[in-house]
Amino acid sequence: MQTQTQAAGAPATLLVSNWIGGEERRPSKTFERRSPVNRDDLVTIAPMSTAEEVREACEKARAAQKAWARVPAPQRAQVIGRLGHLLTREKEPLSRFATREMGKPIREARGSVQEAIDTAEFFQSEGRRLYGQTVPSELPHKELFTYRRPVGVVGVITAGNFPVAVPSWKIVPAVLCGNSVVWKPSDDAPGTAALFADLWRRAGLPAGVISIVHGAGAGSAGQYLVEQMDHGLLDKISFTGSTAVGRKIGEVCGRNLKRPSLELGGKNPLVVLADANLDLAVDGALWSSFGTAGQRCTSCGNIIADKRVMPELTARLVERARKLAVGDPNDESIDYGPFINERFRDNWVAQRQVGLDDGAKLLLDGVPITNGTEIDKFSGDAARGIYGGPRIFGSVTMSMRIAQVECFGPTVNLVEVDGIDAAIEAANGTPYGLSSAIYTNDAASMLRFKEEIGAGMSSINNSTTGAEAHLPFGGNGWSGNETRESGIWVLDAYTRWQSVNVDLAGKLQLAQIDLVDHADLEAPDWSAIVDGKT
Ligand code: UN1
Repeated sequence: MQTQTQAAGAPATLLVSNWIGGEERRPSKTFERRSPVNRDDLVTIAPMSTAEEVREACEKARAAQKAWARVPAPQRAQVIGRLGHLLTREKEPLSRFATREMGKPIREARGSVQEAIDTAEFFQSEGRRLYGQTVPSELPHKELFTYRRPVGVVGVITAGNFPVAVPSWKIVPAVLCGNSVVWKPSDDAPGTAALFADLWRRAGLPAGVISIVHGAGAGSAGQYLVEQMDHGLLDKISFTGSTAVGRKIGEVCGRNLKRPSLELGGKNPLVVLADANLDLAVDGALWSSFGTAGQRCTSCGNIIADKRVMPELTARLVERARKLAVGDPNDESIDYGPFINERFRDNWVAQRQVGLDDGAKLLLDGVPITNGTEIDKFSGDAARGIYGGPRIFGSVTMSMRIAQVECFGPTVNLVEVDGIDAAIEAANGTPYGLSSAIYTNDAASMLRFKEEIGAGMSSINNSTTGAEAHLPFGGNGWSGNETRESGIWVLDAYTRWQSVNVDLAGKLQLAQIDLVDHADLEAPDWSAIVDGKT
């Protein structure tokens, strides 16, 4: 990694290389990543990998994996422990760089680096467990055991909204379990990925256990990496991103009889019942919907409220949203910062018209913030940053397109229902099933929601976002293929179970056949049936 100084006063540009088999590769072709806070700020120049480079990374990963799997798990975990220490030491500069490169508020950038630290701490100690089982045999002098074995070479493809946390959810357990990784980071955060990779190198990870291949746009490194599955060079793909891309990856893995981990989109419901604490519900709804400018897979898309509280909830939400502080994400007091890229902004711009065409009512008209259209509490550079004001749609029904399709921007829908049955039906009324939340003080309603919601994750009296790093994370339906990340549950994604029989009887024993029958139950006389006599 090198840096290049820009014009006087401007921050330096990071020049990033691919990292293949432990070597830095100078790129022949590159792409630029500019800050969404200021499009004049050239943050990173990164390689456009060739198909050959991606293939080579996978081949080198295969060789490295064999040696790495032989390192005892507690020793592999020491590398993870050192990574955790380095992340803790570099938390502030890494968070600041992530904020500059992809625009998330500094407070949240620190939180997402902390999520990676939590992950490293968890898996450092997991290296001393990785438990298998001892299982009783049905035969004497015989023992049965189970072992977790690594799957091999894992292709990892990640999104830009959590550029340290989400890669760590995949790479940390994959490496701990004895796999090697070829990682294609998001083109929205290639510099953050390179800094994260540098910490792995400094933590003492052997060459080739992680390789990084950068690229931008369709038909580039990400696609080349997925193609390696058909060439037999990958054993698994772990992907966080859109449902459309996840489906394609699932198809490629399926025809190769491999299990991918797919963490896809969400249209997450937040239910407010008539008995809810409205102060709490308003805080939770605002944060779930507009935190990170709505650019989390766990962001709230539909606020589903009982008709008894809808008028007051609406009034309070609109009032509070109007006053949100939008702007420079380096400002500690900001509510949300810019869009991560123009594509997300353009989708969100288009969503406004879709809502209006469907008959929804704009209660708060969020539009792009440019010079001259700044909202009340705006603190950014409207001419150079990619900003948008908060948008709230009212009179939304679940059949409208805006209630069904993920938007990934600062927008939320208000859906009115009558009672808990209708609330749960609406909450389950999209093809997605990632996260969900309910605000109520009634224990019976909490229980019903937990039992009947189709989402993989549910909060009671808290936000749809903010999953902790040691609980299973993942969704159902269009939100994923029901694999889970984090905690002990992710171990199943990066290991295969092996069963071992150890027979010390000194003679051939046959399972299911050489059984001693200790039963003295009186057997029924089936001879007539068996012999065919009546
Ligand atoms: C994502 O948006 O892909 O639960 C991950 C949360 C965060 C992770 C979000 N801990 O909101």
